[in-house]
Amino acid sequence: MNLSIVANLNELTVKREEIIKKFSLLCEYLKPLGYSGIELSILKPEKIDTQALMEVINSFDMKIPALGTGGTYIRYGYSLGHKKRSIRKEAINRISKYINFAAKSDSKVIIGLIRGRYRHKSSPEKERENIFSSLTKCIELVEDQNVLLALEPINRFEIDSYHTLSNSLGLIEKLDSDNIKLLVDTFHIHLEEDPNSIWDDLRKNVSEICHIHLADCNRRSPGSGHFDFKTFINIFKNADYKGFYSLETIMKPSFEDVAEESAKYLRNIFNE
Ligand code: LER
Ligand code: MN
Repeated sequence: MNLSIVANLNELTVKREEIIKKFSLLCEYLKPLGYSGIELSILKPEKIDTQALMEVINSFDMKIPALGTGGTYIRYGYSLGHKKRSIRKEAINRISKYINFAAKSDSKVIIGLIRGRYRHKSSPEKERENIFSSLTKCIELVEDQNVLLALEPINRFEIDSYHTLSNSLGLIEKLDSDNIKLLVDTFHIHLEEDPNSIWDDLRKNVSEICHIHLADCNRRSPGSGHFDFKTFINIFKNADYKGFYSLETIMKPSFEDVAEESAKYLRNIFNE
């Protein structure tokens, strides 16, 4: 089981050398717990010395499976679906920085919250059109650099477009590129998918899924709520899924508690 956890590096406030030091301590802590990956939720990838970062991660024989981009929308308001062309352009420009980083770190670039929200200033149709045209441009960039985009269906309370597996798969089909696949987040699918068909729908689409986020239905560590992780993990195990399972939870009571408890809980299920 390729286990990973989301972490940030505070690259906006911390010196370049301190970032690498923090990352090295994270690897040192997570590796013995059974983690083989660290997913980075970052805002300014260009502020990070990728070469030094890769030397550290390689020395631990770990990987950076994915880069989270949602902060770009939350903090700066740039989004791929925004009604203003100039804001969409900023979002694509930010995504290009993540893609440059990802080409060096062999990571996927997540397309989640960066799709944005139209709220009352646009319409769902217009937003979807804008997301499509922005993603067409992002795809040109990833195809050039051999990077994969991971499109994440997100629940309706957080975002306005592409909540479900099926409409996200529809967008992927329309984009017609091998460089965009699906990210499945257990927290979002629990809220959005039809409980009668969720397992079959996942089973049918495993080959389209390149990355997984794990959180229980309360967004805390797996096992603290009632999401059926046993059935979920067995689908991917039986299909010989080669990607990562990355913990993306509320880090409470602490990052360490989540990292330690989740690793134990998930390994037990995986090794059953
Ligand atoms: C947000 O709810 C989420 O799950 C993130 O992975 C989106 O970028
Ligand atoms: Mn997620």
